Amino acid sequence: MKKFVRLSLSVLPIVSACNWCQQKEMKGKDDRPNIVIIYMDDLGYGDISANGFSSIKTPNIDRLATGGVCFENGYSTSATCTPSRYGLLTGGYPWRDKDVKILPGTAPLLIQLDQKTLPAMLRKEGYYTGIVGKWHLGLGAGNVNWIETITPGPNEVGFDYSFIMAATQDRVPTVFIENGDVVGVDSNDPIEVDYNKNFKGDPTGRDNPELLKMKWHHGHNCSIINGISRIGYMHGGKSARWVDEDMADTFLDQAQQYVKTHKDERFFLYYAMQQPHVPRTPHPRFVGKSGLGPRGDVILEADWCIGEFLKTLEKEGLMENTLIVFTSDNGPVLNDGYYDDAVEKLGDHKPGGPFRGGKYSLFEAGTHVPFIVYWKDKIQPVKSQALVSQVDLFSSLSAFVGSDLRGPDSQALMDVFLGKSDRGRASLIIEAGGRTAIRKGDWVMIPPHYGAEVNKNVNIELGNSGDYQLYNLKEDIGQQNNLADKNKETLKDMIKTFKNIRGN
Ligand code: NG6
Ligand code: CA
Repeated sequence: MKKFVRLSLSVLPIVSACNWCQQKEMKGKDDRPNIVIIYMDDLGYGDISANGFSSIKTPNIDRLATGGVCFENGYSTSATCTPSRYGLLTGGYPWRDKDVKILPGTAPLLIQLDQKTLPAMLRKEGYYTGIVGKWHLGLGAGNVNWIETITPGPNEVGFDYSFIMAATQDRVPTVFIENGDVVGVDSNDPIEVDYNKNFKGDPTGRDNPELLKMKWHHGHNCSIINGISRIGYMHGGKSARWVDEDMADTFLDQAQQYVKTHKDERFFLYYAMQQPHVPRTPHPRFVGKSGLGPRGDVILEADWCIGEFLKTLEKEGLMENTLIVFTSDNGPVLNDGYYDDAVEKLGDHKPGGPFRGGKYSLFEAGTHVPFIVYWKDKIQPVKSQALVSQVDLFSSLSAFVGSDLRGPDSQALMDVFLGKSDRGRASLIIEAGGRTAIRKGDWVMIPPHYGAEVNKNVNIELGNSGDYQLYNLKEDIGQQNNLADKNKETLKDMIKTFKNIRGN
């Protein structure tokens, strides 16, 4: 009896201490907010009015910018889409794998099933995870049958729910896919997709310009769907084809439904919007509203969608409990393959802000993008100078939610993302079309890259030169003065760091 009493007395404090630990941990975990990443497609640093270079107003995005941490040195991992999204979701630099490049709509899934991903990490930590919008990371294992459930895809690499377009708005197949199933497809009218040859008798942008409502400028001359010719050929699936002008409303509706359905769980939503990528097809409500042509109109449309999405969070009482990241996959382009007045009606608007280059470029405008973190009442609004990359979201969010997973190139910088610290990365690698450069501190070094200096189709400087280029962004934000000859020591140091990170 005596023995028993002694035992229970000594065990009791341990048991209650454990309970306390557990409760404390649980409480900490219960405090974790929902996480939403709003990811734009080809939106430039200057395209949001909060950054000060825009002649159009984006009040809803600005609300996030002025109420959160607005980064002045925030980067995507690449100047094009697939690699950027790969970097965001895996926490690894895309240039480490030569297969990570702009994909056709028939490409197999690019992310390996055993690879760590941001959504899988969050799912493991108890989040319900979803994607609504553009995927562009491949689907299936080759030869997809579009009337059967397509697998593997987003649902196999960490997303509990997916409502996506396979690739881009300008690529076939032009259908939405929900959890692997093409929405509205009729098995009597199967979908065929081919990126090399046309289906006999089908009209194309090349041969039937009279059928087009938007003319192609370069590329984009294959199958005509909804009066717009695309990259690639598609036959059948008539009942499943999207109407481009309704796409923004469709994705918004899905994003809102997702939030409403999962409001009682802790959720992650990757809301990957399609604007302002080509073809720019504003809903009639927005046509002509920006004065800048369709590119400006779809930016207004996107801003409106974000406003409506925020209203849903408010109505559901989730605003204070939701951390929102807003950013873009790569920098801006005006003419990306269709005649849509983006060049002609640009006026004073500066899509790339103060930066040189644009989409596809190693110059700053390619990857130096809008980057905002917002969490109502939890963040002291600030303009941050810290150097951050989208690749860092993996490890930062992982540490934040209590996971010890880390992405291969991803730094845990949550204090920086929450505006509590301005000690960002020391350096990062910039990538454009497989070519790389480095930013370290205020300096950017672009090693020699041969090839065209300007992509004449899109009229963008690519950053190529046979010589080393060295710029000091603090003094020369527009990268006009190559200091490589004058600053041999800095150049040497930059080359050394570049080689250390790249491994060659
Ligand atoms: C390019 C397309 C461009 C765009 C881009 C992908 C041509 C000539 N150009 O190959 O229009 O679709 O791929 O953009 O076809 S991204 O934002 O998804 O990377
Ligand atoms: Ca893009």
